[in-house]
Amino acid sequence: MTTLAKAHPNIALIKYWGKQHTAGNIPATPSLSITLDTLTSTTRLNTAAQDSFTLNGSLVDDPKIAACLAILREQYEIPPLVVVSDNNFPTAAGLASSASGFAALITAINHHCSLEMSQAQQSAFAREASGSAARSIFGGYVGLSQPDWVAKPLLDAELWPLRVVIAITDERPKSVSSTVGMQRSQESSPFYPTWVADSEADYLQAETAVAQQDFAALAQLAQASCLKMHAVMQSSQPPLIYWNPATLACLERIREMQDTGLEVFFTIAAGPQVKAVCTAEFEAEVTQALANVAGVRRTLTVGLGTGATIDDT
Ligand code: 2P0
Repeated sequence: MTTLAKAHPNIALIKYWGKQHTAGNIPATPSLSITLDTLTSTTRLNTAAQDSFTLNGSLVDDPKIAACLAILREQYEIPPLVVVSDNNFPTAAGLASSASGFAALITAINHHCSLEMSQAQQSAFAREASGSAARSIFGGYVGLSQPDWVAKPLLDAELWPLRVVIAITDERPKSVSSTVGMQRSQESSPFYPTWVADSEADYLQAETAVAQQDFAALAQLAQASCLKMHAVMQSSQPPLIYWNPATLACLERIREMQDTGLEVFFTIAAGPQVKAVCTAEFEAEVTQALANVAGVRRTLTVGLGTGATIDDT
């Protein structure tokens, strides 16, 4: 019998960059994200004679996937599995394919092996595989914070249906993984201690902004968190500069739109794509403006989506 699970990537508005040096892949900073719709990781599972992983049509030998299964097997009886996962969007280009991929994988295994884990337990296992994956277990607005470092839903997508315009400036996989980049920042950025020290206050203010559906407050907090994280990245040794000229041109275009009163703000993950979050009213204008920025290859406009699900059809 095949089990099929789906999960969507998420975008952190309050950024996760850095780890505590303890077991369990515990973040050094809390994060707040929005789960997207349309962009999807679809994962099929079958029981087999030995484990194998196929990602976007190619057999892969991914130590993070193997480690994820090993951690689950410390607690649960899980047979060898054939895992086939496909993303309908560019992998490893700052669009959080590890988030949706691991959220779908854990959800699929939970169902396939009748493990009966709660969503919180699934989120904890997803976090061990990839911090951002903890958040993709849930839909809408999601927080990942102390003390338990398990994601929790903060607000349903339908209650505040913001839109996200993704300006893709480079489709190639990023050269430095988040895990390696975080370690480098922790070891070498002079700004890293301040970044971590401020992160809880930033997160709590953003939680309030989401609860109050306060666009202006969330915009200010999200842009500040993004730029602080990139300041830490850029001040690491060797520097982690994920931006290209088109990334910066998009920021300039978004600032111009803000100056004319549009409800829009930017965020950028560990990659060169710019995500412009806006109200539905301004979606068409923001999409057209970013599509016309020099160096933008294409745009994707998406809404906010659900958490990871099993597809029974
Ligand atoms: C984000 N990031 O916007 C933030 C900021 C990266 C940039 O959540 O090391 O790739 O696997 O736990 O899951 C990175 O999360 O990191 C992240 P690992 P992961 O999405």
